Amino acid sequence: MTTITLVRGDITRESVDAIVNAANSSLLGGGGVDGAIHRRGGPAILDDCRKLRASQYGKGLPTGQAVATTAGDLDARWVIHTVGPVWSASEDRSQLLASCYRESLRVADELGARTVAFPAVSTGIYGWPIDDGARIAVETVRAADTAVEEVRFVLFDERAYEAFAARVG
Ligand code: AR6
Repeated sequence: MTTITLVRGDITRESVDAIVNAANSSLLGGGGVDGAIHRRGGPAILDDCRKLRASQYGKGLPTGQAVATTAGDLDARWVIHTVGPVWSASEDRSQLLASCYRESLRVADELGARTVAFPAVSTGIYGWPIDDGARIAVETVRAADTAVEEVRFVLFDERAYEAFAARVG
């Protein structure tokens, strides 16, 4: 059984085995949580990302997939980078968002990570409505077949925290 916990705060301050990053397919950094992780984690994360691009992801990491790097100076062993879908009102991309959580947990299992911190993927710059983003996150983690013992959702603001709290109960 995976325990779900909720924390309000900055994910770069968490102490866990793996921190999930809401990245973009370039893997070369950006704003939001991605920017914060690279800033606090230092250049070792970007070095690993560049190597992954050179070796496997020359065309970028596809939406819905996940890949791990060092966590650099963060208080974690790994950062798992996943690429969420951009919200679309005309197309249902919820399977891609669910895939981000599932694939991140699959990578965590491969690494042997037991505690994993997630941000609310796609709900910032990518525009996904927070209530629906929280629903997909919690349902997908609950349904996942994983050895991860704790999934910690780290929510940056009160609105996001409330949306997850309403789902977790
Ligand atoms: N800790 C926890 N959550 C955070 C933090 C933080 N330090 N900073 C922001 N959030 P976003 P996306 C929340 O925009 O929507 C980047 O440029 C934020 O409030 O970080 O998946 C990437 O490179 C929101 O609830 O990611 C991509 O280009 C959630 O994290 C693009 O943004 C996700 O917001 C990805 O957009």
